[in-house]
Amino acid sequence: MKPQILQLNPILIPATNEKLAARYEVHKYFEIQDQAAWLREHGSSIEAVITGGHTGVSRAMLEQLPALKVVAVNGVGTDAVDLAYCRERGLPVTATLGALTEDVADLAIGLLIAACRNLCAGDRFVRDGQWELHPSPSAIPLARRFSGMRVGIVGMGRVGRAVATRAAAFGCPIRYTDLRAMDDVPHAFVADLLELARESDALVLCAAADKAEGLIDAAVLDALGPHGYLVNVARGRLVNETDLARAIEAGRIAGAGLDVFVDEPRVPLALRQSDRTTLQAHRASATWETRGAMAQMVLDSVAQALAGERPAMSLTT
Ligand code: 8YV
Repeated sequence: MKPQILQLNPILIPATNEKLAARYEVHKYFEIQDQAAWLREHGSSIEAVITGGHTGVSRAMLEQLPALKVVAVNGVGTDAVDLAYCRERGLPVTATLGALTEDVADLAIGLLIAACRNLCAGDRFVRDGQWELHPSPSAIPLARRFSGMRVGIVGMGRVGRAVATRAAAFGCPIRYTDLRAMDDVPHAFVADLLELARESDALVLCAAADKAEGLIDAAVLDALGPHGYLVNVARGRLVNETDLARAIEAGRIAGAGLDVFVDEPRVPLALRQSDRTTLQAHRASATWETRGAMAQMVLDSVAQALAGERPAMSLTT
């Protein structure tokens, strides 16, 4: 009999789904009607969980999976998995380390340029026929230059560094904050987030969300100020979304480019209605190239764990 696998999120790479189906009995949790009953009945036979970074897996579910040999996260964020519990249990939790760095950084820069150059509002203006109705160049307010902007990076991990490389190519002076200064990073470290916000034209959030809930609040947004932009490609809950919505509505910051939100797929109305925001539906890693590489890492991690090996991408064992 094939090993039983529980898949919590769809994988969008057909070849991976074919390989999974050929090797394992794959149970698609997201298609199961009575999930609680299903878990009670089948939980004891599940040997691997595949999940998304944002979805993770609850401790309550893990406790119902006694035969589990691996949690393979199809993503880089593991904040939605109780790593301490998995460590105690000797359970490998794997992530797709390094696979999505470039795409997430690309989207961060894309969102920042889109926000400061009003790309989406401009697109709507042309698309809606407004240009013909208002042909004067004064119908559209002037935008803000991206090249040379002072960029503050919050979280100088793989993604933060890739954002820095890209921003540096646009002539942007870069500063960053993290839990500590890093010897191998050529940019100025600023320990205090408020100070970083005051010294930046744009703050780009690339930090893990584990211990940083609500890190970006009204005080940080006010320090960023009415000419400042916020970009978030990390996790929604790094930001106090109520504070952000108020700052956007009142023009206390110039704009925001957001790929992630506190309660996805729900996005506060104030953020959806504003011309100051450029929004994406958690798409930073959603290219064929990256999702293909991520899916391969997931396949490898599951295969290694079920073969009794320590998965190369394990963060907990
Ligand atoms: C992925 C993410 O889109 O890597 C992460 O932590 O949140 C995302 O980039 C998601 O995990 C896909 O399942």
